[in-house]
Amino acid sequence: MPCYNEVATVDEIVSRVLASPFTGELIVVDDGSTDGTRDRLSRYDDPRVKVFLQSENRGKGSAVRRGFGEASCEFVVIQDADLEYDPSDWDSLLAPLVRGDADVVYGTRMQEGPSHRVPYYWAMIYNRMLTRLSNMLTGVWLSDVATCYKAFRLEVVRSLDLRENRFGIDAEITAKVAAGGWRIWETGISYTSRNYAEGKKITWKDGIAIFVCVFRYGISVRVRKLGKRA
Ligand SMILES: Nc1nc2c(ncn2[C@@H]2O[C@H](COP(=O)(O)OP(=O)(O)OP(=O)(O)O)[C@@H](O)[C@H]2O)c(=O)[nH]1
Ligand SMILES: [Mg+2]
Repeated sequence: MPCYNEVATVDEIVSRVLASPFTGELIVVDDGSTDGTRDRLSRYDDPRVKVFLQSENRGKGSAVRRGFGEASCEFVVIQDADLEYDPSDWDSLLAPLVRGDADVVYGTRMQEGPSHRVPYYWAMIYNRMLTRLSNMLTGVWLSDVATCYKAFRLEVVRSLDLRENRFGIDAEITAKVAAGGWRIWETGISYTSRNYAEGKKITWKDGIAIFVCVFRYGISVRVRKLGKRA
């Protein structure tokens, strides 16, 4: 669980995660929070909760990489510390891994259930554009590259060798999973989007940085595939 200035939601999301029958351990990486989140994190006494504090804010990718390095359970799920993604979806998210059919499962916001909170138009359009570009370059047909809900077998997590510190981590993970030839599944998840007044932090600058990463990591997959064929 990458966590940065989420004092309004961290207690609730931690209790939802701990209530899940799938939770063997919860690794929270606090990414230099200054809003009181750290104080909340120091209060949890469930032995499954392991908290790691980064001395300064480095970005979601940096927190995810640290969490991956600490993970020890058979399956690993990225869980944001806001309430946009709900652990009650883990049942369907983990099912292809548990069955042994998948190495990686993406929870897609493009195949939702009968009702959902309406997100920002441009955020979703931009996500679709990034996803399409990523698909063209990596050669795998995903519907939601930027989803937080990505579940992995531990072996996959350990193989990825990730470098990105910020939101480009989603593009990097996708390109490296595609390059690794891992079996990828998608499953529909719920998505309760938040707005800027409720703490939404991602900005158009992040959008541009993500675009650069989709392009950069996607191109490297394409070049590698062409090299193998030559
Ligand atoms: N924005 C941001 N989030 C971070 C950072 N480091 C860790 N995180 C955590 O990464 C997760 C994703 O961040 P969010 O700001 O929710 O990003 P998002 O879901 O793509 O976008 P919004 O929720 O719409 O802002 C959250 O759990 C954050 O607390 C950081 O430097 N910036
Ligand atoms: Mg969020």
